[in-house]
Amino acid sequence: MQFARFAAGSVLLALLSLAVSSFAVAQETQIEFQQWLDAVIQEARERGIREDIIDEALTGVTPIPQVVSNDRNQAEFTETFEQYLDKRVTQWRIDTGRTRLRENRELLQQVGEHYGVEPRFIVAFWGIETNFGSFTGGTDVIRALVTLAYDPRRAAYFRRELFSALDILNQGHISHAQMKGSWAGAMGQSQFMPSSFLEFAQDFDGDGRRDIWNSKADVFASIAQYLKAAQWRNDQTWGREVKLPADYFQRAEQWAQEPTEYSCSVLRRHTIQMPLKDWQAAGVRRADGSDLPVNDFMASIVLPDGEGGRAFITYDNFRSILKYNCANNYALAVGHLADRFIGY
Ligand SMILES: [Ca+2]
Repeated sequence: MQFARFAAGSVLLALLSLAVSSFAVAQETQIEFQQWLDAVIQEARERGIREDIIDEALTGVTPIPQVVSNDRNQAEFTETFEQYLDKRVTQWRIDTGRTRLRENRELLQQVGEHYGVEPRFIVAFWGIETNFGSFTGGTDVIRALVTLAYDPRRAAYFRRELFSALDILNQGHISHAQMKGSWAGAMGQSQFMPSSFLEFAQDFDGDGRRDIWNSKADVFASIAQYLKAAQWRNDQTWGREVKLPADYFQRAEQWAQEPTEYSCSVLRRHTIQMPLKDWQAAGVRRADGSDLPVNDFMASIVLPDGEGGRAFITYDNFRSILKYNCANNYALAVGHLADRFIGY
């Protein structure tokens, strides 16, 4: 009895000291965060962010633990291309996209002509990024960026994005309460990071605000401007599925890329770019066996699932899609969805 009471007492003491020390750690972390935030606030003032914006967006803000764990646990990419495509280019997305193209025909035509981007591609991005604006993410973008800028993993990048987000608030495009996005800071119906917003977002409805959250005109125009800035060519599509000649893999060496610096690393998995007529001469054909189109486009071939899988010939526009998101599967999904809208 005596012993038990003694033991219980020391367990209690041990627990108490553990609680005190973890409280101390928590307190220290909180002080560190507060000092970091004070420095951010100071820099925001120096950059000319208004006091009312600082008060509303930064004062008292706390990190979101879930954002850090999401960032740490991004799944290794294990899906095959075919699995990826099945998930993104669904019948629902095809049907809904066709409906949205019809409903917004006039606006999309205006935007498409103004920026030189076919509407079906604008709607394909819109569909894949946010299910046509219906799923844009409900995270407070400033809070998400504060979290990722404080976390050491990619602090410098997210700190720049945080100041870009504050600039957007400062310019009055959206209120802090409405500035929602994904946990990683991609915003609105086009899922632009704040720096992309500052560079590419458009005010197509002319109300003085670039509103990629609520204005379809601004959303469509912003996607189109992003592609235009990425050298989109309105006289060509993204590419197509092809049939390779029987000796393709014996000759593949000659079409392999020299290792160089790529703007998007997945271009390493493409062949060199050659004129379409050279691919035709090499025996590459459309998937149905007919000749390749007669155009002077440069094209590279990619097999997203490797030798046993399907092969695609891709044009310069494919590289523009990769600038939106540097992943071959993503770009192929956008291209396929845009094709399905018009019945390919
Ligand atoms: Ca606007």
